[in-house]
Amino acid sequence: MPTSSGNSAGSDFDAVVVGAGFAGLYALYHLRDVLGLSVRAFEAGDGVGGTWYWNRYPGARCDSESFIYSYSFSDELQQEWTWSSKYPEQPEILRYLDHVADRFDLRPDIQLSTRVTDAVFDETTDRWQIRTDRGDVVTAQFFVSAVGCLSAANLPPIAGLDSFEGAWYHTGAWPQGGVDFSGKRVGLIGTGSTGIQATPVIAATADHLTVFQRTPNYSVPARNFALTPEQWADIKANYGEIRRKARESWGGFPYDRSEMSAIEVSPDEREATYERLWAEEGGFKFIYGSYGDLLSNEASNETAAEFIRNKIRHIVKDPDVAEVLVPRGYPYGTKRPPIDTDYFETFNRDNVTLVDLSEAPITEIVPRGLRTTAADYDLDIIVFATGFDAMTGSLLRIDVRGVDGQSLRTKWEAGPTTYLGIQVAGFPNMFVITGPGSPSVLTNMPLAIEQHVEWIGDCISYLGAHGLTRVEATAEAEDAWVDHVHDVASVTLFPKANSWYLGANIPGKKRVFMPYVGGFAPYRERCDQVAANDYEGFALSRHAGS
Ligand code: N01
Repeated sequence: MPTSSGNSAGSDFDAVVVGAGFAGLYALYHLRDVLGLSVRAFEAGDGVGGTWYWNRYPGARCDSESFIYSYSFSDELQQEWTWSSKYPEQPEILRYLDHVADRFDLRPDIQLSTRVTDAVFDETTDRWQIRTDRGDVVTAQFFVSAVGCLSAANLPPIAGLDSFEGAWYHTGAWPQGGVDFSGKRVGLIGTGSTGIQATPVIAATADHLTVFQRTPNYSVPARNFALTPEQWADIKANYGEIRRKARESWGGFPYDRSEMSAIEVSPDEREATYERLWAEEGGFKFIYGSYGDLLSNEASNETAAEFIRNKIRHIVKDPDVAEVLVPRGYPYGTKRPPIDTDYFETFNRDNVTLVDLSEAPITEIVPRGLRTTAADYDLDIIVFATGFDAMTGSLLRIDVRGVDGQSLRTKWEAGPTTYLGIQVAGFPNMFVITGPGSPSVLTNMPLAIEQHVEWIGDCISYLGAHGLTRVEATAEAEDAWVDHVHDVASVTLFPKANSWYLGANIPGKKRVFMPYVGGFAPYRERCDQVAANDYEGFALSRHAGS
């Protein structure tokens, strides 16, 4: 049973939350202010914001529309906050999260600049003991991971980095003061969502930008614009409906999607739909607002893929460069689809060079720059836009030990296993917000976060109301869920790409499709059903001494 209320002084808490990004801030608010628990949040950054604190690279902005990539739990908050544009830049999103921290008075219960290093479950008390790199040792009944899905930066093990005489940066740990590219020869490695956002912005100030591409990407224009007061008034008046549509959708976005197959409609109709989405709407609507089977039917997918390829050929003036940028060999959307502002256009600039690493891979970094099997490139700055050890890396940086001292790192060696993406068998009273096995990265993240936090809050309240102290996913429920996650993914096109969804970007990482692809709405219903059935699949108990 929770023992204290709303005050995080001391070292024994009802809950410890790790992380103060979108997930950690809401978990702290919900557990502290709605449930009345004592909560301490630890955050490695010097400020709140998580992803939006660390990813300050040039061009960083949200790929989901601002008015849905935001919290919905407080109508006052969503009515009082006004975003500048459809896709706000990182500083604005960070200001929003700072505002949330202040508005809900969260800061007194957040310890910044502190990385949690160990979390050990103590069976004699049904409590977790948590240690930090600052020497804190605290206990909590509930250990809540809000570490994020894309927080552990992936710096590829390229030989010779130490010898580089210039400066280098990873986009996921960008210097607070920014980087001045003027007059510099910049090399950018990576053409995922981040590299695609950064390329046009770096090219605009650098003396020369060389983009090192291993896999070309299907990017769609964002079509960003400033939101007018009239548009805002309309959004605010309809927020209830916008959020309802998002919650009832597959991907957490309030888009109307045709349930028709892309190959059931005539080529002219299909082309007109793609053209409208490309030229007028932009962004994720291209994939989530077009045809229902783009991610399950190869022939349908190919229609969208070919449309994008032809757009690239049309935009990029040098046909040889265009062909290097044209994605092939994997279906559209099976790597997280990027959206861009003038990405392909940037390759028409005189100060931009594209290097095809699929033809000539990087062999090493040398004092003056970067070497591939074909050439040397002299550089002043190297930017690693090389992504993250996604979905598991940030949690596994903590040495988490469950029942009988079992290590989570060991348990997940063959890939992450969870029940509902929220709990792990053998790790009682530990909750993972947007963990592997939940829709998480395939959806609109704030929505997925809110659903998890509220479900966790309900679960903790249920324990309290029934005099219980411990909740743990059963091994059987976990096995069945892991099978289900796998089965659902295997009938889609997702496994056909070497994506970070599969762990394929990290050398040696076991390839397992990690997010739940069954859709946000069915997933939410399943979670609600589990709760309504007295937390079916979880073992609930009361500690003898409590
Ligand atoms: O990382 P990525 P990201 N040598 O893993 C390449 C989210 N996000 O930071 O494809 C050479 O997608 C790698 O090549 P390949 C979003 O969910 C959100 O761009 O593996 N190249 C790839 O091109 C996104 O998906 C927003 O062959 C190497 C790139 O580096 C996720 O973050 C904005 C290499 C990595 O792409 C991650 O995106 C931005 C090597 N050794 C990002 N290793 C929002 O708007 C890797 N690469 C919310």
